[in-house]
Amino acid sequence: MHQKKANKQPATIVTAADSNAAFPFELSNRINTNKITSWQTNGELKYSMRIPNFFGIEDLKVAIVQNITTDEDYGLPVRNTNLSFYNADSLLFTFDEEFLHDEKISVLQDPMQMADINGDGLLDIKLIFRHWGSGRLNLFTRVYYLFQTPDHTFDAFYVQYLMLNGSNDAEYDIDCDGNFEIVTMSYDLDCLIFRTFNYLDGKIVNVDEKFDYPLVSGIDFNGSEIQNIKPVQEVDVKELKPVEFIKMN
Ligand SMILES: [Ca+2]
Ligand SMILES: [Ca+2]
Repeated sequence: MHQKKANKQPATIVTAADSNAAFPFELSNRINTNKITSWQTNGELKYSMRIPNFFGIEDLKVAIVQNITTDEDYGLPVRNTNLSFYNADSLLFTFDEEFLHDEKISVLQDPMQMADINGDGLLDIKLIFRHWGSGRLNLFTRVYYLFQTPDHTFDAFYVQYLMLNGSNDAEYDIDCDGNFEIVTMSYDLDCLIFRTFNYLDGKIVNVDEKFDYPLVSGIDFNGSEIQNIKPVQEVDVKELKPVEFIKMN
C-alpha cells in the first residue's frame, strides 16, 4: 500500500558506525566496468577509438575532435570540442561544446567505461569528466551515460555529481535485480546527499522512494577528501537541490 510521505520527511541519516563501509550502499553489488583507454591519436587534437562488436557484430567508434579558435572579446584561444559516436562508420550523434566544457576534456585523464548498467544484456557507456578545480571543486564531476537501445543506438544523458578522488564507480545494485542504481552524491545544506536513479523505459527515473533515500550524511572536508562522517539533523528533502539528468539526444 502506497502512503504519501509527510512534507517534513526525515531523510535516512547515515553515520560511519552503521557498517565497515562508509555508506550502506557500498555493501551492495558494485558495478564491474571495463575502463577503455585505448585512444588512437591522429594529431594533437584528434582522438578516436574503436570497440569491436560492441553492437553485436558492429563496432562502436568514438571520436574526439578539437579545434582552437580565438575569443572575439579578448583574443584568447578557445578550444572547441566535438565528441561523436558511430555504429561502425555510421554517425549516431555528436556532442558539441554546448555540452562539453571543452577545455576540461583530456582523453588521458578521463576514462570511458563500458558495462551493462541496466542489465538488459546490451553494453552501455559511461564517460567521466572531472572538474579541474582545487579543493572541493575537485569533487565535481560531469558524467555522461549512454544506454544502448535495442536498435543499436543510445539514449544519452548528462548529469553532474560529486565523486571522491580516485573513485569512478557510482553504480550499485541495491535491490539485486540486475539493474544497477546510479547513486549520485551532492553537497547541500552542509551535508552529503545520496540519491538513487534507474534507467527504465528509455528514461532516468528517481527511485529514492523505493530505497528510502536520500541518504544524508554530515561531513568534514580536508581539501578534496572527506575526512570525517558525522551524524546530522533531519533535513527537509524539499529544500535540497535536485539532481538533474539531462537527455542529450
Ligand atoms: Ca544495458
Ligand atoms: Ca537494482
